[in-house]
Amino acid sequence: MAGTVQVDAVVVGAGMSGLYMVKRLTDMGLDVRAFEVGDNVGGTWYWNRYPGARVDLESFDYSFSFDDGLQQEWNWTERYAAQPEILKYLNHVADRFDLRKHFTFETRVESAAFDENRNLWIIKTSGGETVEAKYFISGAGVLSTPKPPEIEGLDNFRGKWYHTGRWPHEGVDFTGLRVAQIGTGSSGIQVAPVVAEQAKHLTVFQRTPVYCVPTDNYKLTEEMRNTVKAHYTERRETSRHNRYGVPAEFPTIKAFEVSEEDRRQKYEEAWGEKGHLLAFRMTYADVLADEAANKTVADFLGAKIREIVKDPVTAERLVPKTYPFGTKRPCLGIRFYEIFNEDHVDLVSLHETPIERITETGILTSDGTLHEVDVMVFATGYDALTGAILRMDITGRGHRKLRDKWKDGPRAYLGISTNEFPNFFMITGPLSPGPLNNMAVSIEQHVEWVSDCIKYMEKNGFATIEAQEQPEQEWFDHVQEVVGNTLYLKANSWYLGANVPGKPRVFIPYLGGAGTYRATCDEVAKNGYRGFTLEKSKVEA
Ligand code: NA7
Repeated sequence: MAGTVQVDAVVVGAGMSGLYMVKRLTDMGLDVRAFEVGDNVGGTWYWNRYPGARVDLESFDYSFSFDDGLQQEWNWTERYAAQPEILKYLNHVADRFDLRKHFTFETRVESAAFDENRNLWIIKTSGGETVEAKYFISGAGVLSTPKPPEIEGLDNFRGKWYHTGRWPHEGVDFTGLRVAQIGTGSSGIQVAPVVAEQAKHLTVFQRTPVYCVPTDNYKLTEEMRNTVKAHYTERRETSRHNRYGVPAEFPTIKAFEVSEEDRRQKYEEAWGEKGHLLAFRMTYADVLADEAANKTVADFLGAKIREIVKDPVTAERLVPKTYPFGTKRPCLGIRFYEIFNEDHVDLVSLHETPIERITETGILTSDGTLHEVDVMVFATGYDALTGAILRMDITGRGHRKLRDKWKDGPRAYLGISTNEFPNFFMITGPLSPGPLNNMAVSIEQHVEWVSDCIKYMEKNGFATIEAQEQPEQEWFDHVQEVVGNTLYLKANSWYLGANVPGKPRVFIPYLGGAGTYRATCDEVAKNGYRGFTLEKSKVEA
């Protein structure tokens, strides 16, 4: 076909997944084209430039482990790196391994259709290009499609508004302005204190309160870095087999097997210097499985909020009461609760006074108050886990649309690949541990599994690999069974698609633990890709 380019593989996205995927495939000698909507590499860290954006796991762990030279030469400056530093790191990775040349930037993959006669994916881009490839791999990200603020009247607002996931590159100066912030998830709790520092007035509109643990961030010294670098191999290995992808042992002791005093001490440590995103989830084995155990954490955190926030009414509004701790993603913040002690910061509980609509000058709540503002910040989250994949028009065998197949929720064997869509792989796809784990570890595991699979196919002359229907259904059932043994279904979280109106309510990430999941994937591969059908070409050349 005139004007059509043929390559071995097309990769979507220039975030951590896309960068490493391209590296692995080109190292194997494959011809790869990669597409990215942004004008540069970085993925999440390219888009999420809002002030205060910061990783909530230690920088040492939220980084690639695949190349020792890379991890030895890179010097993280902060315990929890801020967005500019992570973006710089990902640019360094792109340059160090000369990956940029494989990417076409400012270009979206609009559609991908599998041609059954030729066993090829036909990929069309927003740049008008058509590319044919044997393999089609999505590294489009799990939290990369911002959820539009579905609030009536936004078009009428005369001031400017911003979404944290699409922050202007030139930044925003809030000095002297009255600001409304909607949303108090991970992004909201990070951006609010920075906006509060600049703004004349900040009103935070909170729908569901979060559990926010303070960040014990500090500058890293040469000595600290050298200590980690000297033991990086063991640190990485522990992370790979840990439940959450961090260098720690998952506890076996349950909350009520120790005294109240011991529990309290452990929680103080998790709140303090040992605090990180997963710290409280890793205090006791049953925190996310047993309501009474969970309540000990929730009570501890509630007491901390009441201690910090001076106004008792505001404090009460900030204490989560409607879901167990950890079943919505907990947050790591810097001075989040403290800002509510400042005179120019207010909290509006949308449970008490929901938003009626946005007007030309502000936000009207159900009690008749018009909160007049100059600027609005939407920290309202994402169409998580499936949004970026389904945004592409993907058509498999028999003209089957992925959007139709997933209308009642995603189905994907191991969260990697889906029946009727041969040679299509998803990096940290739905039904894999993905964002319940350290994403850097999840991404490396998937990229390595997928590239090893492709290597196996090429070596053995296979034309297609396709997840079988029954193992795919069994995997889905297993994912749901595992979550059924936890408290996770008691929250309206984005893990369940509950934040997007109309999205099917299905628990999407796999909760069985990242270490166990890795072992399952490895075992499947070792057994000749059990649960997948591999076929030699049906078409004679
Ligand atoms: P999240 O965690 O989905 O948080 C979004 C917040 O916005 C949350 O407080 C929502 O309340 C709130 N929200 C969403 N829609 C509305 C509307 N329509 N009205 C009022 N409030 C709303 O997104 P983040 O960007 O903070 O974090 C996403 C992930 O990125 C994070 O977990 C990290 O992995 C990185 P709700 O809780 O739904 O009631």
